[in-house]
Amino acid sequence: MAAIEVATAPFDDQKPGTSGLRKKVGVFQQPHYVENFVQAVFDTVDGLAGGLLVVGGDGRYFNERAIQTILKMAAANGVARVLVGQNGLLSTPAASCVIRGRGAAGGFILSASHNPGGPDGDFGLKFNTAAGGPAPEGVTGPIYERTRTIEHYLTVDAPDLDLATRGTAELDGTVVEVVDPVADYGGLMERLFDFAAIRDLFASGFRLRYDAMNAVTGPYAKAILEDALGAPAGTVVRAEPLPDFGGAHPDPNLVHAKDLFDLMMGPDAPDLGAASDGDGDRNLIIGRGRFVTPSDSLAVLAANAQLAPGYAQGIKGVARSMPTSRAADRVAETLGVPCFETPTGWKFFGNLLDAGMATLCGEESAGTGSDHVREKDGLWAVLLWLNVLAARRRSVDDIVREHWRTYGRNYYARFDYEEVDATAATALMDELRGKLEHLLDHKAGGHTVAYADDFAYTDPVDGSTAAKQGVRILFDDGSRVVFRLSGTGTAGATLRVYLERYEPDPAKQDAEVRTALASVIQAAEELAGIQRHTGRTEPDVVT
Ligand code: VG1
Ligand code: CO
Repeated sequence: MAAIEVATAPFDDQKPGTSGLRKKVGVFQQPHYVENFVQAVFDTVDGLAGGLLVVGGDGRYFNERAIQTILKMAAANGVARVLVGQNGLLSTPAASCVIRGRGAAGGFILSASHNPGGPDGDFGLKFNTAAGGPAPEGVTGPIYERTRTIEHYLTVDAPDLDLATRGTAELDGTVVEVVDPVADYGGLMERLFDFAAIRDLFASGFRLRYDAMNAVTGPYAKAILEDALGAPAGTVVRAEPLPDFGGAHPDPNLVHAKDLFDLMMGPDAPDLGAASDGDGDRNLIIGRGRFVTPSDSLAVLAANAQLAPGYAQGIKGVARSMPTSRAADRVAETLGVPCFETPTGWKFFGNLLDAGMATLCGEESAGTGSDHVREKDGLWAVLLWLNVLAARRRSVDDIVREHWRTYGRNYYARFDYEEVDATAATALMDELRGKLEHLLDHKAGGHTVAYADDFAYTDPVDGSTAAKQGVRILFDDGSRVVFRLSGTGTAGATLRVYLERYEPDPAKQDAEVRTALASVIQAAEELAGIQRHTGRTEPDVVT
């Protein structure tokens, strides 16, 4: 068997977005599409030839097909050894854990995260570097450039490998090892958290409902929560990863995890409800009668992290994406540690974590994580909450309200306008950008603009920059509205409007969120003309 060179021609749409390449399955099924991207990675990333590569995905439709392609190309490109999760599975945080823990030169993660799967759904492919995180712009830039000039790729003519059985096989001199997708990750969780205390919590009758949404975290949650921590059988629901997620949308938000939300608001609510997304990096946390916004969750976890053994020494800093509410900033201030504000997307946290400048990170989009891996981590967030609850023995609602009394409450919501006409969405953003400098002292929704810009970021570690990361408008009362276009959508454009209002007075912290935000919502409409540009009067999804 020897490597064969296959002639190909460039596609013009292989620019990695917020989380790698994310497209409809049909796009990836085009002949040479996956191959071109993968070869571009082999051509531009050092250390893969002769090194260790990790491959795994969330099990969605086309997962195994793409993995077989990658394995053959890895062999043809001289990779020494490939670790692949059994049945092609690796959650995104587990892939990061394996890349770091085993000293890999990098890894391919196959997922479109929380987007629907199946033949008509979405697929995704991204490359993570040796640090375990999504490749930064300095790596994705050359990959993309390579896809624009590619003329051939390398593969081997070999039968597909058996991914269902653990063990080692050889492919043209490359060793391919099919590994337990949970083992390395489970071990890491056991080192970070007080498993004995959490076991006691479950033994005391504490009830959890964990919704794996027919996606990748099922096997992880069953092994860790039920087998290792003693949560009753049946705690994990929709636990089997299915190629089409059972027709469901594996996005753990209040729309797609409505059953869980309704349960948690009802009379039979367990103590904690949690869910994760397609690839296991997002988390939803709901206490009995209390939904915890991801921004609040980050703040509460930052304030309580030292209760878990892995963070007992305290945290070095917090980082949040720009649109995430500023609740965590107040905790960082109290702890006397820095709080960094980064552009949307986990890749921007990597340098801060590597440099030991931040320990916890979070995004408003249900992403929370720490320096234990270089991806956000859904099950990790659930375990940290469990550790906090085991140590404090108080309800989620109690803990959150006490947090607000101490730090104030950041009322927060994100409005998503999906599948908006791309031209209209761009026009809205361009118009806003065009008038930023004239907005100072301008009144909208009864608020006065105190500051407005198009967020630009300079990485404090390597000095790299990212411009045009979203329009943020701050009002003189501490309220804020942020506008940006999604980088992960696969149909039309998605406009995201992030709304925030700070309420320090404990007597005023119990309002309904939309009521509390009414004037900020009004300000957003006045400033951006959402209806005028998009024709929409209501967002499609509110989170
Ligand atoms: C969205 C979220 C962002 C997140 C990204 C990837 O991006 O807003 O916070 O990092 O998805 O999440 P956008 O560009 O559509 O707003 V996931 O769970 O891919 O991995
Ligand atoms: Co995800």
